[in-house]
Amino acid sequence: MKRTSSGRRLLGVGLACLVLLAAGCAADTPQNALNPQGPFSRSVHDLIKPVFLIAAVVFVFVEGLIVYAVFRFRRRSEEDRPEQIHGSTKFELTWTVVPALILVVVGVLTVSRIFYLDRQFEDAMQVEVIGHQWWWEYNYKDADGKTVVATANELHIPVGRKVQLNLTSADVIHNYWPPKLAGKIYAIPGRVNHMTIQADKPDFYYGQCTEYCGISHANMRLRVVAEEPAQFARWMAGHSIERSASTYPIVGDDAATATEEAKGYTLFLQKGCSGCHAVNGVSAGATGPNLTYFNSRATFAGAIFESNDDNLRAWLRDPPAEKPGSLMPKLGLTESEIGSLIAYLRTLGDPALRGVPIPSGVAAGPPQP
Ligand code: HEC
Ligand SMILES: [Cu+2]
Repeated sequence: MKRTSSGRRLLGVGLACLVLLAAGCAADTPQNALNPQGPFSRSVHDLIKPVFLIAAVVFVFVEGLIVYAVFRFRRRSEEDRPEQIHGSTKFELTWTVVPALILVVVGVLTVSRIFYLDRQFEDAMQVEVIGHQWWWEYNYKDADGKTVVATANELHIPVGRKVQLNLTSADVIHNYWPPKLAGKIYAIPGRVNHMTIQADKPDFYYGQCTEYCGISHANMRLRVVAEEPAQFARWMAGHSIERSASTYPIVGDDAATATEEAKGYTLFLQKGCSGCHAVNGVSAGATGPNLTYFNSRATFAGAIFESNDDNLRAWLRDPPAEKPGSLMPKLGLTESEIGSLIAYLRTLGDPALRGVPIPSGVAAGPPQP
């Protein structure tokens, strides 16, 4: 009886260990901090190695002493009593001084790396990042600090160039983490934190908010699109804040003959969309993402949905059903209104600017669910 129960326990522990071990076997995953793809994430990774090594040595040493003590000094009979001693100055000094020295080494390595990562570079491109429940706003700045491109959720950057993110929040505390490109940094209301990122090669890099920020925290992802400089320049030019989106005649009694785009445009102005969303030259709403170049983005709503008509239709039908807690309310639109709105949204931006053609030999990013 006793034998089976301890055998089972051993089996349980063995299986648990196996699961833990197997969890480490995933081939490269999209948010793998141990696969840095830029100088700043590499710098963090370079710190992980010595600190992990030191921790591993300490672990093996301490566990080794415990196992040794368990066997060497186990109680051998009822009468067995440990030798009564009153401390050992030699041992106590050792186990105070040695850990202190180890911590000093780890501390020096860590603090110097923090200072390195905190530097601000004159030549870095400047992007303001504002966390919102539950999406990211990006404003690209020129040398005078004026916004030249305003977009959301998908951050485009040129490869090989330093990009300084100046992060803040419009509501609660968020945390920005694109693991292959950089460490984490807080986005805090009323405060601006800095982080520099840089990508080695064109690719999609994934990340997410890593500070619990409400019900859809897990749906607050982000996507960095690193492109060759020429392609990035095309993207910038195609997102100018100066250019106004097309407008259409307002549809009234002529609904039977009006185009879908014109009907969608009219609904956009009449159903409250324009009060929450900016479209350059059309509206200035600031509660939700700027939609001027909506169709240039491959994903929407915190980069969790691929921007196809099915997903967009479901979104416009009932946003909180698609993304719990969504601050875009259900607006009670009819199916034909939704169709017209989608036709209008598709006129905003250029799908050719959605992302990098992946160079041969480089694995494509995984599809977003
Ligand atoms: C009360 C404000 C509000 C109204 C009204 C509103 N929206 Fe939104 N909308 C939002 C917010 C907030 C988000 C971001 C939701 C998220 O990602 O969590 C959003 C997201 C979106 C997105 C996804 C944008 C992206 O790139 O992620 C689209 C498209 C959109 N809204 C279209 C519309 C249309 C069309 C209407 C009118 C029928 C509308 N919205 C009305 C607040 C609003
Ligand atoms: Cu968040």
